[in-house]
Amino acid sequence: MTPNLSNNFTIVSKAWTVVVLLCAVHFTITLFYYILHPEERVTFLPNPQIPLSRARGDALAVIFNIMQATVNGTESPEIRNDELQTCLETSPLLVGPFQVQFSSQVTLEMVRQENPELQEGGRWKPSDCIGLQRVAIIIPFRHRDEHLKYWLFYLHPLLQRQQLDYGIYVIEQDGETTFNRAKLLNVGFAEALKEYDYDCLVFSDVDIIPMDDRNIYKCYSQPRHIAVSMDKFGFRLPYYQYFGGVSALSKEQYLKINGLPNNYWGWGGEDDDIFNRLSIKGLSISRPNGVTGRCRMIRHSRDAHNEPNPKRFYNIAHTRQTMEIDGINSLKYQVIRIVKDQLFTKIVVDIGRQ
Ligand SMILES: [Mn+2]
Repeated sequence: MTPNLSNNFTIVSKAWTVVVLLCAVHFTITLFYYILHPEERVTFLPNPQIPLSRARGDALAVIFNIMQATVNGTESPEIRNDELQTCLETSPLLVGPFQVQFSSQVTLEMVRQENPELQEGGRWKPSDCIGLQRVAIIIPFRHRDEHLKYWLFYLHPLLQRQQLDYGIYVIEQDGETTFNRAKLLNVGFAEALKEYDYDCLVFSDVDIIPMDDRNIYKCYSQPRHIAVSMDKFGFRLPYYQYFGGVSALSKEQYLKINGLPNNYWGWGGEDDDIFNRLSIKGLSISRPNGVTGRCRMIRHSRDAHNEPNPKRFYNIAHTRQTMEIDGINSLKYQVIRIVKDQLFTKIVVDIGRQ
């Protein structure tokens, strides 16, 4: 029994050695081939705009990255700047639907720590590819710090997963005169474009959070309505012409309609005026489907100095007569101060009064 066992062991051991040697030879030949034939190397690799270690997250990918960097003569496995390509049409980082809730405690400091890549002023762009669009997100604001925290908490990571080259602009109405949402949005347009060559403007209320990151905060060939399926409306459009909450216009679309109205003081109507402007200029509205377009609105009571605007019905009925003389071409305001936070650019502005 003993000699047989020992014989068997020797045979297994020898076979094992042969297998290991074959593996080593195969690996060495592959490695030499890899180094000597750079022109064919690319065929082994997935899309170069995503670093392999990020895309695959496994040890083999990391080794490949280091090998590639060694061969290229660079120290870092990251792709160099001059090799950047436009990001994929559909970001590989999207997760689809996610939970949104407003019961847990969120602080600005927490959000800052969770978004260390942000540049001053709430600016960010992908490091491994060129963002599909340069998007300025404009938030009309007054006394809503509690809502802004949640907005930043959910939106910064979402916008990064969407691989957008973006900046956040919080436009705060100074003083306690009647609120004017659309005029603040016009100010956001003017101020954001002074800073950077944005090609898309997303106008967002501070209390609306999307529940699915496939609802992309970018511009389309037609004006885009983003907040199409809100919990407060039972996850459906309240009416077909509704363009409120969150919407996106390219710079060209915005200028084609002379921007937004400046004469809607108080709550309501300005979004319908914007819809009228778009349809007068022959533009239509693009929307995500009702599932992708789900959004949650933070429940709140009506703000002081934002009573329903009694003139809104009259104004909406006269968009055609007013839009050429009231808009970005008639905008007047005074910047009081600009605050650069890691999470946003806040612009406090005097927009006058009714
Ligand atoms: Mn609201």
